[in-house]
Order: sequence, then structure tokens, then C-alpha cells
Amino acid sequence: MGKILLIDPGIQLKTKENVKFINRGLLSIATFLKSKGVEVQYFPWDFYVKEGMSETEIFFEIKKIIKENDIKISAISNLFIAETENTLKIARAIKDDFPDNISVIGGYNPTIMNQSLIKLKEIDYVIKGEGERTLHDLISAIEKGTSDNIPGVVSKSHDGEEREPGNLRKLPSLDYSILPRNYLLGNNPPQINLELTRGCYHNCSFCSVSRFWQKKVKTNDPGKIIKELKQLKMLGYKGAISIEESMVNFKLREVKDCFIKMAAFRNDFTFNYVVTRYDFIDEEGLGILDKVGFENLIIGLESASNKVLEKTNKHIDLIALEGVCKMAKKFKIKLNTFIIVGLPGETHETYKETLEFLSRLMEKELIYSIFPCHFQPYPGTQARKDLEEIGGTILTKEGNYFNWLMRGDPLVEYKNLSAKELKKMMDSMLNLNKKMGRNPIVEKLK
Ligand code: B12
Repeated sequence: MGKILLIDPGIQLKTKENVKFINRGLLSIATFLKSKGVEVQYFPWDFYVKEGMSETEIFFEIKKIIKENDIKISAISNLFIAETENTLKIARAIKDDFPDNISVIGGYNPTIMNQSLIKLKEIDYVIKGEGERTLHDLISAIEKGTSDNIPGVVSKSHDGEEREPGNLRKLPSLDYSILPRNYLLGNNPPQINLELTRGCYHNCSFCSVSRFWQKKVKTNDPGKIIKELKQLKMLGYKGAISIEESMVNFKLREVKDCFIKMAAFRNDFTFNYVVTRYDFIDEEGLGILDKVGFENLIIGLESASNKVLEKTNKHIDLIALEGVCKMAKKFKIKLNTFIIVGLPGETHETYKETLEFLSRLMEKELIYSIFPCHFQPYPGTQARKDLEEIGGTILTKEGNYFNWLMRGDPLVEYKNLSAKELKKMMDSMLNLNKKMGRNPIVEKLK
């Protein structure tokens, strides 16, 4: 088997500072395959966009790589529903010129939508769930000519049984030297998310995570994280580091100790934000985050109406959450919250409750800024069922994947709340930030 091409279709987030992220899942797959002796080439679409290349020129570049390296398998990451259109466009362009090239896709959206995606002629295999071991098994089977009936793999003729996520600690620490040098080290380098855990114990109605990871939580070896930071420093990486995952619990000794070691790198990188749950934070943890130099802490609040929160199954106690905001005020790190506008069950009253709660906490300087997002009814989630049950309408087709982003227009509307009203709600959320003159994260990502 020759080289395998791993393609990151990039993220289309329109950001003022053109913030881009390394696709951690795809790099983990590349690292694992390399450790098993597979020759890999990593293609980050965003890098070529940043270089000012047009779409046609980028396709030309991909095809040149396939031709020159005689690549037989192209594996594309499709992490978000919002990037599916882009993913399929890439798969189609490759199939058009190289009909024998085998295309594989994996990530959140293909896992959930595998049965419809496998019907497309540009897709040969869909991998469900965690990708490292399954893609390696598929490659080995293709080599032997026995590629059917592999757990976790969907082919045109077979739907492989679900495969449990493996032991995260046994995967190698990421090898950043796989990435094109100019991408990792050039101007405006891509941001890096470190990974302390995979999966989630909770089962929030609007989220795809616990279903994807089969309600399991896998913890990483902190030693691997420190090894990654050492490699990044050695390579000369000068970008920003963040941690955004569902279950990183700053109350745990192992997590605290890992962050204490991270503080040794505070002058080497920018540590810009950490995302976690409000009930995973304590004073000691906040003090350690300050020592590392993290600028922002973001917690998922989603709504400040108990009626809406109950339906999300997120288990948030607003009084306890306010207590955490008070605790965080003693530290340098700024506390910000994610908010979802228009969750099923939202009414003018519930929205007013959320707005009042946020205004009050922002005025008291207990919340620095908010990060609102329109409700996105991902396929396979409970919130999507809730929306259908109350007669809500999805306004964008799944094919219009670019609409599934951030805070442009609402994706849904309800009998009691029109899209126009939801848009107005979003505007007043954003105004809360403006009024306080604080838009660090929102402005960056707008
Ligand atoms: C970090 C993160 C981001 C980061 C960086 C993403 C990146 N490029 O790495 C940023 C901030 C950019 C981001 C943005 C958004 N995100 Co986000 N993000 C995450 C988060 C928290 C972690 C992802 C991660 O790094 N996981 C760790 C790695 C190791 O796992 P992984 O990426 O899943 O990769 C594994 C598998 O997916 C699979 N796999 C992945 N690619 C491939 C490719 C192949 C070929 C194969 C075989 C397998 C495979 O194998 C990998 C290794 O096992 C997840 C939630 C979560 N806890 O997982 C949400 C999540 C992926 N995001 C989500 C969403 C919706 C968004 C936004 C649309 C947010 C918004 N509301 O607007 C934007 C979209 C940006 C855009 N398109 O422009 C959703 C996707 C839901 C869906 N069904 O589409 C998730 C699941 C959260 C949720 N709410 O449910 N996100």
C-alpha cells in the first residue's frame, strides 16, 4: 500500500483574525497510522486558503499530490455537519479524476448520517465513531483484499457493527511534525486544542457528543500532553493553545497536576481559552489556570431559564453557577458563557429570564462576555425530536450545510417564535456584549 492522504477540509468560521484550528482528530489518526508504519500525508485545506489560493488551485494541489505519490486512499474528516458540503465536494473532485482512488470519510456527521452518505458514488467507506484503529483495520483489509465486515466500517454492501472507543492512553501523543511546516510555523499559525478526555457522561438534548462516544469517557495520559508541548516548543510553534472538550474536570488531582506542569510553557505559547462545565471548577483549579496564563474560561450555560434548562438535561443549578462566577472573579482569568438562542421550549418569557440573568451578572462583572449561538437541530439528537414534537420547523435543508453555522440566521422557528423574532433575540444578546464594551471571543470569531 502506498501513501494515504488525510484531508482536513478546514473550518469555514469567518473570523476577524482568521482563526484556524488544527484538526486534532485527523492528526491523531495520522500519528497512529504513522506509528503502525503507514506512510501518511496530511492536507490542511485552510493552509492553502490562507496562502491566498483559489478553490480551483487547491483542488489542483490535491490532485498533484495524489498523482505524484500514487495515492490509493483519500480519507477526509467531516467533523461538523456544517462542513459536509465541503467534504463531499473534495471527495467528488478526487473521484472525477481518479475513479479508482478509495474515499473514506469519518467524524461526527458521517457517523450519524452514515446510511445516507454511503449511497453517494463519491464515498466508498464511512467510518463510524473513533477513527484511529478502525481506519488502520480498513487499510490493512484493503491491502489484503478483504475489506468487508469490519467493525465500525460502513461500505456499499455492509454496515459494520458499532465499535467501542478504545484506550485513549494507549494512543501515541500527537506528532506535529506530520503537518506541513509552513502551516504549523507560518504567520498566523493554526490554534491547537489539547485533549485530556474523549466523550461525555452527560446526555444533553442538543449535543452529539455522548451518542458519538457511546456515553463513555476516556481519559488521556497527562504525560502525553506535556510531551506534545515539548515537541511544539522544539519545532518552534508560536501559536495559541486551548482546551475545549466536554469532561475536563479541574477538580481532579490528575488534571490539576497536568496544568501545573503546563505552566512551564507559559512564555512559549498563548494559552487563550478553556471550556468546561461550571461544576468542574474549584478555587485551586482557577489559581492553576491563572498560573498557566489562560486568558478565558468558557462555561456552557445555554439558557438561564429553568424551564428550558430542564428540557436540555444539562443539570445546571443557576444559583450554584452564579457562585462559581463569584469565585472566578477573584482570579485573572475571564469567565464567559455559551448561550443557545431558541432551544425547543423557548418563549418570550424564557428568553427574558435569560437576558435578565446575563445582564445582571455582566453588570456585576461576574460574567465577562457571552458567546451566543442559534439553536442547531443536529440529526440524531433529543432536541431535534423535541422540536418536531412541538411543531417547530427547520428552516434550512441539511444540504445547505453552510447555514449550520454560528449566528447568522436562525435555523429553526416555532409557532410562538418566528425566525424574525429569534434573530432579534440574537441581536439583543450580542448587544449585551457591545453595551459592556467587551467582545473578546465573540469579536474574534465573528
Ligand atoms: C474543539 C471543537 C471545535 C473547535 C476546533 C475543531 C477542530 N477542527 O478540531 C472549533 C472551535 C473550531 C469548533 C467549531 C465548531 N464546532 Co465544534 N467541537 C469541538 C469539540 C469540543 C472537540 C473536537 C475534538 O477535537 N475532539 C477530539 C478529537 C480527537 O476527536 P474528533 O475530532 O471527534 O475526531 C475523532 C472522530 O471524530 C473521528 N474522525 C474525525 N475525522 C475523521 C476523519 C476520518 C477519515 C476518519 C476515519 C475518522 C475521523 O476519528 C477521530 C479520532 O478518533 C467537539 C465536541 C467534542 N467533545 O468532541 C465539538 C463539535 C465537533 N463541534 C460542533 C459544532 C456544531 C461546531 C460549530 C458549528 C459551533 C457552532 N455552534 O457554530 C463550529 C463549526 C466551525 C465551522 N465549521 O466553521 C459539534 C458537531 C455536531 C454535528 N453533528 O455537526 C460538536 C460535536 C459539539 C456538539 N455540540 O455536539 N469546534
